[in-house]
Amino acid sequence: MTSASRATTATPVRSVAALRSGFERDGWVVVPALLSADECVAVVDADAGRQWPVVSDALRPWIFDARWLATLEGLGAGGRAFREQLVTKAPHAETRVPWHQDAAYLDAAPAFTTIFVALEAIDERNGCLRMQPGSHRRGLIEHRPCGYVLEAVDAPSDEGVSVTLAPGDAVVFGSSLLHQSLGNHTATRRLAWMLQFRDADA
Ligand SMILES: O=C(O)CCC(=O)C(=O)O
Repeated sequence: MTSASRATTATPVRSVAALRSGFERDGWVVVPALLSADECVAVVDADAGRQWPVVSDALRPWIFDARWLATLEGLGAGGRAFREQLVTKAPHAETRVPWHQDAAYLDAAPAFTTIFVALEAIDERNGCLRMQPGSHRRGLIEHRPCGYVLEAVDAPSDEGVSVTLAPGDAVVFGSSLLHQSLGNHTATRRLAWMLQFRDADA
């Protein structure tokens, strides 16, 4: 990322060391209030009418927001942005994403880090992420096709830890962490923004 980042009024991270040790131990960490509720609305507005793969002028400043880099630096993760996407689950949709490691999609690629920002409240009712703590230490495991996506062959029997997020909260996780999400059992959509980063020299 460049220094062309927008000015922000970021909520100060209370204990970077605590966030980093949680990230290293579990493979993910929740960073509260990375965006304000108003900023979440602004991101959704900026994304509206987007013509893939073109990034609109409205969205670009958000993609290069200084808070992503500051967060990644605090966690000891690389900050070269390479992909971002708003991800939604429609109301009453059984859009289950099976247990997987993101690294399985990019064989032999260097490890990367995802910042998953809730643009609306996300919990078990509307299909939050579920994580397997410590699974990032297993290395890349075998996956098989499951419809259009990949599923870990040795899928955990444990249901994992549900990550509940308020609008603007983010969960940051590495590409080797086993995670899944279940359906949206509410009458409203579930919306998040995923931004992905590598080491600067990767
Ligand atoms: O949006 C979701 O619920 C899951 C996204 C995910 O796990 C992924 O893209 O790797």
